[in-house]
Amino acid sequence: MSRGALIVVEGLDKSGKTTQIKNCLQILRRDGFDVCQLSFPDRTTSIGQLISSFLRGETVLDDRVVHLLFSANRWEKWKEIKERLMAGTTILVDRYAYSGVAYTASKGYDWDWCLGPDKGLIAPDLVIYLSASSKVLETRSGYGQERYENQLFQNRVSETFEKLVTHKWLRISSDRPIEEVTHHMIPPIRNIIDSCQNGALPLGTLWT
Ligand code: 2DT
Repeated sequence: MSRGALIVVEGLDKSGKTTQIKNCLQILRRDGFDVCQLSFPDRTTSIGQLISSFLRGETVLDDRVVHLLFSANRWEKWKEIKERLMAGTTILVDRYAYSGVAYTASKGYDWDWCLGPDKGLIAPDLVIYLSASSKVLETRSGYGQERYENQLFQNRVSETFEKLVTHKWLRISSDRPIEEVTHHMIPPIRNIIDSCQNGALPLGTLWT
C-alpha cells in the first residue's frame, strides 16, 4: 500500500538537524514531493510547554517525570503521524524516541526503563544521525542557552547515541559545510520515499 515515509533526524544539540530538515524540505517540495516537518519536543501542546519551561530552567521536574512527558508528547502526535503517512505525506522529524533514550539514559537511568514508554510508537523508515564533535558544536551560535548544552553531558549523550545506532541508520558528519550535508541526505531520502510509495515497506513499530 502506497504511503509516505517517516524519516527521523537525530543528533546532538546544534548538530544542524533543524537547518538540514528545512533545506531538505525546500528541495523535496521543489521536486514535487508531498513532505512536512514535525519536531520533538513539540512545544505547542500543553505537555510541550511544560517540557519547554523545564528546558529553559524555569520549572523543576524529576528526571523520570520529564522522560515520561517527552514520550507523552510523541504519543499525542501518534494519530496525526499515522494519518499523514497513510494520506501519502512524508514526514521529516526533528528528534524522536532515540533522543528520549539517549538523554535520559545518559543521566544514569536503566536502559530498559528508558525504552519502555515509547514502545509501540511508529518506527521510522529511515534514521539519519548527524554526527559532530562536541568541540565544534560548542562554537555554534545559541549553544549553552538550554539545559543539557554543555560539553560534558553532550559527550555522554554522544556515547549513548552510539549504543542506539544500528546498521540501518545513516550516519552523516555535520562537521562540514551545510550544503554538503544536505547533498548527502537527499538521495537516501528519495530512495526511502520511493520504497514507501511502492508499498515495499509496511509500517513498523518501536522497539520490536
Ligand atoms: P531541541 O533543542 O532539539 O528542541 O531539544 N530531549 C529531546 C530529551 O531529553 N528527550 C526527548 O525525548 C527529546 C525529543 C534534547 C531540546 C532538548 O530536549 C532533549 C535537547
